[in-house]
Amino acid sequence: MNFKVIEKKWQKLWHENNVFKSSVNEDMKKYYVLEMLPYPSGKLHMGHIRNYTIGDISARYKKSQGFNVLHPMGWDAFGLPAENAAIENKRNPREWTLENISYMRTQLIQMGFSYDWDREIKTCEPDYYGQAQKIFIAFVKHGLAYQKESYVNWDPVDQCVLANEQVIDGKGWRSDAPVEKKKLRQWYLKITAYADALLADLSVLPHWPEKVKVMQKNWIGQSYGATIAFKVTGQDRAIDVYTTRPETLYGASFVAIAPQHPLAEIVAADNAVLRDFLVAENRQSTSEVDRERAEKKGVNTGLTVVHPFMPEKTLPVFVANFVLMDYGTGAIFGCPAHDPRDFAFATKYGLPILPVIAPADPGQVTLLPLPLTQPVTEAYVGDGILVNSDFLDGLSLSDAQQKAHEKIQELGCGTKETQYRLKDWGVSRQRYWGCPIPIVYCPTCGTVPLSEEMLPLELPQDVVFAETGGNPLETHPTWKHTTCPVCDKPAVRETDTLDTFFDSSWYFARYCSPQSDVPIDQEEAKYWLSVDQYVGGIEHAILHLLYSRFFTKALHDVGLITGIDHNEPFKRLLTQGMVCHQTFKDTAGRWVYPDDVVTKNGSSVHRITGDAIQVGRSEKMSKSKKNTVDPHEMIEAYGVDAVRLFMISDSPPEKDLEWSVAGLHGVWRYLKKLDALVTDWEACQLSVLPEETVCLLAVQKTHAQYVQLITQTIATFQLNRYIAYLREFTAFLESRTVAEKRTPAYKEALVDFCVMLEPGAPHIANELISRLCHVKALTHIWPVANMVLLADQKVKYAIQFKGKTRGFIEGEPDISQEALLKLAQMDSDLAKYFTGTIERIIFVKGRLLNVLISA
Ligand code: ANZ
Ligand code: ZN
Repeated sequence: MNFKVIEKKWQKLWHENNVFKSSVNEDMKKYYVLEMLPYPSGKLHMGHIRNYTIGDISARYKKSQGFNVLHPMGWDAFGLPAENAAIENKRNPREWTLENISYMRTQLIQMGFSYDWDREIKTCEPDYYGQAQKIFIAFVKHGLAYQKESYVNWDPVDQCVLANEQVIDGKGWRSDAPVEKKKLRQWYLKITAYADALLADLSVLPHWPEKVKVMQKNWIGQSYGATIAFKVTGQDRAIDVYTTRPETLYGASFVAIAPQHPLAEIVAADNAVLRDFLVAENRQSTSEVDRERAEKKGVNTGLTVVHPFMPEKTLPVFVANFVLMDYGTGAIFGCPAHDPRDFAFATKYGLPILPVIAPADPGQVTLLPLPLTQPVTEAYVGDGILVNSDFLDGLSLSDAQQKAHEKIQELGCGTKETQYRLKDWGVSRQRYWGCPIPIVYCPTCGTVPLSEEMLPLELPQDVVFAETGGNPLETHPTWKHTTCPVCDKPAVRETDTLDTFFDSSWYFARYCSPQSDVPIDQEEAKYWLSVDQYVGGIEHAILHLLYSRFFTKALHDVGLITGIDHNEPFKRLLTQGMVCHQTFKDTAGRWVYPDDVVTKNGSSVHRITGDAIQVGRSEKMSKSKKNTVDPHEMIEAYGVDAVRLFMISDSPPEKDLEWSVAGLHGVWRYLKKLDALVTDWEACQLSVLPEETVCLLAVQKTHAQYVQLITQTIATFQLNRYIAYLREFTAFLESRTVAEKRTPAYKEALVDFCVMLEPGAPHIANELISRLCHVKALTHIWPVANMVLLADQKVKYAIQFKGKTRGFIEGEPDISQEALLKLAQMDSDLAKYFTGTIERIIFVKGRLLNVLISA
């Protein structure tokens, strides 16, 4: 059997007969299977292959179960790499992208994936992004998209905005100049308005991995606290601080504000030290992680504030680098005894450290260690009871917190508040290759959204890229300059484009009606949504999956989508593991391709230079570590079906998979065996052996048993076990006698086997079915296990003596302990073990009988 020939043959038949085309059919139950859409980077990698194989198995399985399956594919086609290719290779970003798409589409078709290609979308084409622009305008009109000033990474040499990934050690990736922070007016989406719903609705997603839900929960980061006003001494102003720990107020020894806090600028006007500090701070990366790692530093403003609970006490006010402007109020009170960051800060600047929580077990009466004489060496963050805290003394943390909140209310110096770590989503990108923001700025009318007839607002094709990577829309001779849609006077366009995550936040809905002249056709969406099974990488656990959930809720609220359960986009989610491979380095520490490593006298050496090679641990396949394997070469050598099956054979889909050529070779040999199995069956039909009577029950029962096992495992995505059972079933079918192989029962078993193989290895399976049945059926009906045969199935019980298995007894699945013991005692092989009095019997229904005998 030539796998290349049969792959071509079946792919052609599927295509010519529109086998995977889908349309609404109210009489059929729908099933929407979706894999995360790829970025058209150039060619498919093994990670794609695994992701799409898992999705395809689900789609094919559901189809054979009679579902109306929607299984689409498209391209997340905007983004930075196309622009980089434009700068480096003088390529047009659109041409570069479309070329990649067309190559990768061919590869997907070659893999035999069952996509409905009529629904293909490319996010970089006007028929898609024009609809995205409509959504953006709807959001603007409903107050879900708005503008505010915020900081971006600014490259002072290249005069352009940098993405966080383009800031390397605080410097611009191309210019190597220290990056500055610059305030720009940017567009934001009000995801925070949905913080509550996004958190609460995690509970209606029982089929999402727990870890993804935990990550989203932490990302949303709900916390309960208070905003408290600290009056500035001698001034008519107050600093609002946000705290989750009002019970520690008596331990406060300073107040700190963020470098971007408005008050910092005011003070800096006549404070040179602070001015220098703010300039230096503005050079730091805007990434939260980087700031968390940085040394805690600050400058005393000279201002003091009054302690809200102790009017006679004042606290100094600092500007500190660890206070973030975009969380809470951008100001804190520092409690060094109980917060590690405050502790580091207080130690550095010689500020008092006042313990107010004494470690104590709940319920245990502790004498208050007053005054605390021991020097404090680190912040105590554990549980305890309040000390040194006036009316809070002796209370537990939660009681004290309650009381502190009450006191704040009573004094009128603050309010109780729920805060979220989640921030509004900044969607402006100072880049060319993205969806143009359909907004015009008019000196008279202000910010004007384009009207629907003016959409799509297309990206100009005739752009010139500067070496620096700046946005060519800014320098385009005509595009930016336009007229106002309202007053017709000269105006300018927004030259920022949308974050590509905007594109991928609603694509699953667009697949329902990819050609519609509205973003989402309501009727189609009502039938197809939500997505029944979503498959993709865990790296999208937060951003993409949270944004898509937000969009579904927001699209509902602006009237663009209706009738979806809980307004949740994805009912079930599977996050597949990564494909990993060993890594190799030469003596100089450079990564080496696996192909260049050979074994000589038991040790690894370089194929060409003969130098010693250090074998490293297995890691996720990546170009930088040179441990990738090109799917194309593997398909050429072993065929599509072997690669597909290998992607799921060795470990459960949600776990990492260790790449091994030996493993792939094993699958390939197995597929050859299947060919031989059917060839053998064909030969048996022609053989002229005298008819002998055969007992069909064994074949029929085993057949029923495997239908049940294979169905259970594929339905629950235990795909490695699905393959394992297929292999067991194969071994059983191989081992039948010629007489058995000539029976209709055997043929039925063999056909059902092939049907169940089909989702995993569709080309071979279809070829074998057509040889067995002499018809070219393009779809198949998933077998149903014969429950009658399964009901009276005998179970093989292990008979153990003191835990050692000494033999087996066949019995009914519901046999009693007594009956089984009797059978064991009558068994001639087992009789010799019953040598004393039975002390105890352990009986596990359906599995074993363990007899404990005293000598
Ligand atoms: C006093 C205090 C005492 C605090 C204590 C903590 C421990 P979560 O729980 O993550 O919401 N905080 C508030 N706003 C901040 C900002 N803009 N930048 C940096 N830190 C900020 O964190 C809330 C706590 O983080 C708040 O409670 C505040 O410090 C700090 F023993 O107030 B706490
Ligand atoms: Zn105007």
